[in-house]
Amino acid sequence: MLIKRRRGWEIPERDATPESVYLRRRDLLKGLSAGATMLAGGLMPLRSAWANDDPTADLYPVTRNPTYTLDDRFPEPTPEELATTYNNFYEFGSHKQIWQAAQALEIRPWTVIIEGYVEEAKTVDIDDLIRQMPLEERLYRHRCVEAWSMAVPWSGFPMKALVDFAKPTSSAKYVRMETFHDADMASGQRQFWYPWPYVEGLTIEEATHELAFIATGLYGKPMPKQNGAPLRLAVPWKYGFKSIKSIVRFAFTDERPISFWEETQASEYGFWANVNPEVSHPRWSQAMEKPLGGEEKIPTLLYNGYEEFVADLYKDLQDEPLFM
Ligand SMILES: Nc1nc2c(c(=O)[nH]1)N[C@H]1C(S)=C(S)[C@@H](COP(=O)(O)O)O[C@H]1N2
Ligand SMILES: [Mo]
Repeated sequence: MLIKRRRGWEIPERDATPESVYLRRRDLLKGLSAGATMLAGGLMPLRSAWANDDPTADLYPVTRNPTYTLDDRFPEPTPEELATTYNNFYEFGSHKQIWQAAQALEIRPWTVIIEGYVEEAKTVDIDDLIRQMPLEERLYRHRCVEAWSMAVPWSGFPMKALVDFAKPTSSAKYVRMETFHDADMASGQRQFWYPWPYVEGLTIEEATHELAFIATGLYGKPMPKQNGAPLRLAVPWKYGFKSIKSIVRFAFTDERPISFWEETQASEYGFWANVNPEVSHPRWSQAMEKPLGGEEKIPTLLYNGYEEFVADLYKDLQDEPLFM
């Protein structure tokens, strides 16, 4: 008997349902949860709904920066349907199918706090912030520590622009970033054994490196909630957990931040978390990865293929555990 094994990233409904029906069913679910809005709004594909109710929707799409390209291993971007329905966002559940639960995320009003070693601490409204940043699109690879990967067009701005806006003083050595904390909105945050809120950090050198990107959109539209609206980090040479979602706070510090995963399991997840196929996770190999939607595993590359860009950042740090 032929048994079709379902791979982790295959969405069962998609196997069985034509896309138009599938999209309408998703609208229906969304309409039901939002009340009686369907009567007024009719059936609109959910993908456009994400874009339409975002106050920055008029900004997208933005011009692609041609510097960042994909490679022969998987030359095409991941299909949007996969990248927006297979996610890690523990605030909404510790599994991959959180995209519906994440629609509970309220993304307005949204303020971003900038504090610590900066000339002047400030609180900025997300729309004011996004509208004054130099927006561009970048095709980036993304390698999750769990050995799946994707390649997506993020929209956003270089993190350096945010650091310049923050005006750190010379005491600032690290940037500590924090996700929202609201267990009423995000049911995953009721899992008290995790150290909420989600925290991540970079050195100032990493944060101002040209590859460090603050993403505000995806596939030419405002960021879907499940992918970390309204702004998230994208540091493609590091394991995916460094790319913190739905950020509310940037603190400039002189102390290395302890991240969510380091706090949870320091023997498995560290501060640097640079991708390296030769350094195994304690429980699995990192030599290969499975692109979302792909049939075959492909070899993982050092620094996720961004070695030429970032190797210099680490030349004087060879004693550090750079790859966990
Ligand atoms: N706040 C927050 N940020 C997060 C996570 C999370 O659970 N919470 N998961 C991380 C992990 S492990 C990965 S692989 C990426 C996944 O991003 P994606 O869902 O857009 O693919 O987000 C990262 N950022
Ligand atoms: Mo991940």
